[in-house]
Amino acid sequence: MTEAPYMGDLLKEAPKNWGRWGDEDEVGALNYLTPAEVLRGVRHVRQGKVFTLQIPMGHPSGDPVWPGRRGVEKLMVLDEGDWICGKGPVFPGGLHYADDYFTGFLQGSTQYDALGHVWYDGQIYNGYDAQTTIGGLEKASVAPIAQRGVVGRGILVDMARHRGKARLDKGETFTHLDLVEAAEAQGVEIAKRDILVIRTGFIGSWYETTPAEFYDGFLEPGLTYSPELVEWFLDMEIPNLVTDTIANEVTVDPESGVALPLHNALMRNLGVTFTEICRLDDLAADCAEDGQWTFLYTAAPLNVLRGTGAPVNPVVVK
Ligand code: UVW
Repeated sequence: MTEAPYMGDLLKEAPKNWGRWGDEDEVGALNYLTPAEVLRGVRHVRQGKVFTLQIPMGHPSGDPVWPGRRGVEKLMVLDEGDWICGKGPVFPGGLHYADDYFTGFLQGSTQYDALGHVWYDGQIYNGYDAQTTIGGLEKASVAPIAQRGVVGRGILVDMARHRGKARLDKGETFTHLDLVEAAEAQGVEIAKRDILVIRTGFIGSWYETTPAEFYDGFLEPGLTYSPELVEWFLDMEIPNLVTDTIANEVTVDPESGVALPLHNALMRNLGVTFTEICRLDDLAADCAEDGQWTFLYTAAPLNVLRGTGAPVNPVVVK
């Protein structure tokens, strides 16, 4: 096997949006989501149907996460058991209540990545020094995304359904041209500044298999890197890439052997925000039934100061 090239060499000629929205910018391509874009999204609310896209946190069979991370661990701190044992706090009037506590990776559920989440050559999005990540992201953390919010026209492209499968295979790839073709087959067109929501069926498979099988030879399906694909994202001014996989792209690019090159080519260089680990099966089934693949997409991750990412429960309205 030949050695994978260094990320910086692979992306030497790759375009960047650094400085496009000013030297202090921390939200990147979300700047494309102007008030006019919000209203374009609102015009796609036609039936009053609502879908939420977060996977459950603390599922009995565990939560699907990037290898090495853990899902949340949730503990009860106070419940009726405390009063049964005579240890519950006493309040005037006899108030009883339940409290709980959870701990886990900020990227251990459906989540927004901060734009400063990945880098190479010692620089994160917008040219900030990678040393600003030390001890917490001083620049391009998830907080500015949380404080801004994400609202626009979303479009679902169901790659699994397009390929006649319940879910794409491990390591199965597709390109921007495949997305355009799949959208066309759905009877819709991906428009400039659309929030791109792609279904592979992969996260749904977590709930139908064992963790051992899910992680065996871990290689998610997804978009694969090419200079043409990056140009397409740039030209289409895509603000946000949303998928039902853990990392939004094929885990290792089959051509170069590089792991997660789109994280750098799209997120670090173009400022495209990534929303990962979404639950898209119900939304996709509904879109296939009523033929409406476009909608208002709204989301705001938790406002975690200096966070590398944060959980989110995006809401889609059709
Ligand atoms: C990594 O970048 C490793 O993971 P993700 O973007 O999926 O959180």
